[in-house]
Amino acid sequence: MSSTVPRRRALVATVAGAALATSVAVALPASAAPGARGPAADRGPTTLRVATFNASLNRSVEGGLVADLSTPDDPQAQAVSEVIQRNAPDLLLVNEFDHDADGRALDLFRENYLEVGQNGAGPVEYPYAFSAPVNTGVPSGYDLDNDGSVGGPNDAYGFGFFPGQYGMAVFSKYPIDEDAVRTFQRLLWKDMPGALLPDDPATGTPGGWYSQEELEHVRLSSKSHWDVPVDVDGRTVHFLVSHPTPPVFDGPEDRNGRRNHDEIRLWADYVSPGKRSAWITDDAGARGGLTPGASFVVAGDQNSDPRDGDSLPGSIQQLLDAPRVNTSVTPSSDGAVEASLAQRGANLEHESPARYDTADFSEPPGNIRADYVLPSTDLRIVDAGVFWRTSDDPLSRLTTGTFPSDHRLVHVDVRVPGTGRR
Ligand SMILES: [Ca+2]
Ligand SMILES: [Ca+2]
Ligand SMILES: [Ca+2]
Repeated sequence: MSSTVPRRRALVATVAGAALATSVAVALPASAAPGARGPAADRGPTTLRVATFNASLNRSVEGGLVADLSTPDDPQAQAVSEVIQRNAPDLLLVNEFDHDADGRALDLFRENYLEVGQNGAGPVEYPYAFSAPVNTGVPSGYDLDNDGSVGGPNDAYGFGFFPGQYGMAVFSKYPIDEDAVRTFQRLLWKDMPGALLPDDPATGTPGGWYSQEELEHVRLSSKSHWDVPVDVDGRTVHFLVSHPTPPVFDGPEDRNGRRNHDEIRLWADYVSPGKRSAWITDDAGARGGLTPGASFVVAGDQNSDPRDGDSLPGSIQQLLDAPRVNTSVTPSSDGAVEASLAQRGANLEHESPARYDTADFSEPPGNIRADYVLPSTDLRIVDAGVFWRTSDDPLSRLTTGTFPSDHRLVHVDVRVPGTGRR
């Protein structure tokens, strides 16, 4: 078993304790889904399907998602659920899943949607789930967008209309080591060495967009960054999840582009041993990055295409070029190529291959690669894909336009060393 960060008491009030109590852990038959588990002793190394899906399960009011998930007939949640069922990941990050303090949305989504077969797709069971508070919609008390007044979504620690909006959720078929989870919600942006703090265009002051007082409060993560260790048949895999801000919706100071760059950098630093990660401090006060050699998968909507769109040049390359990140296979789809050719416009001028696109955006920027599943180099990639079907496929009803989401599910299947019997 690989080592993890030192054990500590659970820092998150809202881990899925209630969810574990109410969710029925029914064993799946080994043939139920790709990557379904059987007794490890009977198999070779475990193949783990890891997915990220920005499911757009955010709502306009606090409590809206819980209300919608309380019945089994919300059309969007049904379609999101079918997308997940058709792909049946073992380990899944859902971006844009409103967080509630009691974890009710986690339970309701499983009970009323994922565990109910949708349109002929088989149910999926996730005995383990994790969520925690995020920075979106949490009032900072400062005028962070410098519009002359305090309050509203742009002055929150992360853009949002109420705390928890656009949150995140992790679902797992494998046990989550909740005591070893590390969260980085409150990490300050100024504490990153060489942070790209925005300049003040009015005065030209480098890093002057935020006052010194504000910098004592401005957080790096627009939602949160979580290191969620998962026990995969005896081997710990760290699920490193986040959802960096879109680089747009700002001004010439480009505070969101710079923040997006540095949010991506946080995980790039985290998986780099030594000085590069020494500055990182989690919400419990523990310092440092991932234990050298530990297995990990970075996942999430990074809001950054390698070549196209509005992120700062080189932003996603910080992860793609990191020595321990495995980019031997790039997830792709034919559906994205078809969409790009049909929608034309900026898509035809993009530099990144359309087959790598994961998001169906209107212009600007057009369709881009925004969503990533990036394993460590010790996890051999055996399959990968973007769930974006061509129009001749009946399942294209789940991947056309922006319903149920403007993003597509991305999966990567990896072989987990040190599991099974040779
Ligand atoms: Ca303001
Ligand atoms: Ca910008
Ligand atoms: Ca594109």
